[in-house]
Amino acid sequence: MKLRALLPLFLLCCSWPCCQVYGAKILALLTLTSHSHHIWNRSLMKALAARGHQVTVVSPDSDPDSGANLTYIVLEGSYEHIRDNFKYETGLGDTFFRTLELFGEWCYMNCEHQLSSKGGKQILGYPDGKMFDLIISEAAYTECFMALIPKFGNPPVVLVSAVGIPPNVDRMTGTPVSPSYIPDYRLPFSDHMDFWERMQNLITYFVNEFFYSYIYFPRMQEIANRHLGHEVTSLEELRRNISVILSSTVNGFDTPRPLMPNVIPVGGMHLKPAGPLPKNLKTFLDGAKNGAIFFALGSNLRSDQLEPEAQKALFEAFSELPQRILWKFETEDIKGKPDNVMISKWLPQSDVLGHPNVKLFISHCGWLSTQEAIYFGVPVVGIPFYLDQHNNLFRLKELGVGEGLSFSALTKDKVLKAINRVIQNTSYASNMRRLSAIFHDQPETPLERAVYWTEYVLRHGGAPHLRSVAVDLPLYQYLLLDVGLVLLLLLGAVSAALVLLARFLWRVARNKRKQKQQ
Ligand SMILES: *[C@@H]1O[C@H](CO)[C@@H](O)[C@H](O)[C@H]1NC(C)=O
Ligand SMILES: *[C@@H]1O[C@H](CO)[C@@H](O)[C@H](O)[C@H]1NC(C)=O
Ligand SMILES: *[C@@H]1O[C@H](CO)[C@@H](O)[C@H](O)[C@H]1NC(C)=O
Ligand SMILES: *[C@H]1O[C@H](CO)[C@@H](O)[C@H](O)[C@H]1NC(C)=O
Repeated sequence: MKLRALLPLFLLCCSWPCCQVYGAKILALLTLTSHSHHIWNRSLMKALAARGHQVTVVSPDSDPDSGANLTYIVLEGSYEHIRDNFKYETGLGDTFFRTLELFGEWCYMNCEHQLSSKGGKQILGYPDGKMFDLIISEAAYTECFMALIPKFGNPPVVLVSAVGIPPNVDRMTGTPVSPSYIPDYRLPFSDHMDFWERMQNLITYFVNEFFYSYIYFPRMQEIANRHLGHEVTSLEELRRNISVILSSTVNGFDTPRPLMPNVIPVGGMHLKPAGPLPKNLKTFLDGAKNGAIFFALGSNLRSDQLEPEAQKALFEAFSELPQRILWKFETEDIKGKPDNVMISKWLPQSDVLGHPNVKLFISHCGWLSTQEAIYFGVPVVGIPFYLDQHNNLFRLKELGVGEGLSFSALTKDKVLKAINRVIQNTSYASNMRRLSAIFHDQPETPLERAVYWTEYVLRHGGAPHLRSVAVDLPLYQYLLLDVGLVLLLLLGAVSAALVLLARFLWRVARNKRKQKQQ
């Protein structure tokens, strides 16, 4: 049965008078300076507006066709500020802790800029009080904006996380984190870890906890306090009081793990069937008799920042391929481009991947691109750069739907070998088709699920009944360290008593024997 067939049922349920929520006022703090995050969550904002809610989005992006019910407050200059002050490439190859610190710098820089931007001042200048029925906020990396929750009278909060469930996000819902089988999302480990991998994973977990608790959140708190001009409620406390997290996890790709009932997997929420392509792209792809390859390195990294040797190696490799290659490249004038390569600054990634002639996706393996590859069932050759990209590639390889290349060692031969392998060996394509079928087999689309749970929170004025007590327990209680300690002491005491008793009995017996001998 087509999934769509269930939609009327879903809509019927939600238009039931008891549970319909009319025209709620929603504030969305989607301030992460990353285009791809916005692609992801824009779909939810649009869907909520279409259901008649009044949505105000605070964001570094504006939506040119936002339409009725959707207002954008733009945090202007966010991208420019990051671009001029932060080099993405600097974090490559550093130690884990240094990478964390650098990432922290990125977040503080983003917050400082956005809170003092015109858009930031506008939202800070709103009168205090209950202006919104619901706040939607990024789950991580822009926590300074969560300081606005008490300003607006503590309405229920729905978080959106475009990068799965980062470790420090687990804690907000009390979701079990077990480093024995859940690898950190930045480590290229599978869920089957050997001893040293488990050790590395555990240490990474602790380093991460230390960093967030003692360095990151105090700094975020300080930034929030300074910009709001008073001591705001502790960010950690606000984070512990959220209602629901919409997390972009994908069954079949993400390894199975327990989730609390208020963590809703909505991975692929932004995906929809491919739309029509612009004429020139359509002609190019339609004419690809031997298939086409789509090459895009995401929105944060630019292809034209690749080393000249790497560019040369790619061009040389492409010129020997029978396929046509469509490359998202930010500079239009470019030397040495083979005839079978078409270059464009901007490409509708989803619509291109949905074209039946596209046989391969060369990607940086960002999470959204990975989801798109799965949705359209296109196998991948990955060139990861940082953060979760290595792990995504690792998982794609593990599932037999992709191969990898190291961006610092791109040679013509390596590129050709990887591409030919994935295209010529049909196991990659058939594994990817299977993964895609698993993704599509859901009772409702991820977007419908996201809308449902957002309105669920509105209907019930929050979701405290889904909130686990694990969130409030201090760590020693959560891990039962106190009980364990007492049991251990008890065990020790009993053992000591038994030893003393045995010694006493032995001595008595020995004395008796001595008396007999005398
Ligand atoms: C805006 O909301 C109203 C109800 O408040 C609804 O009737 C209308 O369809 C919505 N408009 C759009 C463009 O979604
Ligand atoms: C927690 O959130 C609820 C709404 O979901 C709100 O009523 C309550 O005041 C919040 N508590 C704190 C301590 O922020
Ligand atoms: C295709 O790839 C799979 C997985 O990498 C491998 O097991 C298989 O032997 C390959 N088949 C051929 C014909 O190379
Ligand atoms: C996330 O969504 C929109 C889209 O641009 C985006 O522009 C905004 O930037 C972020 N937030 C959301 C919703 O969409």
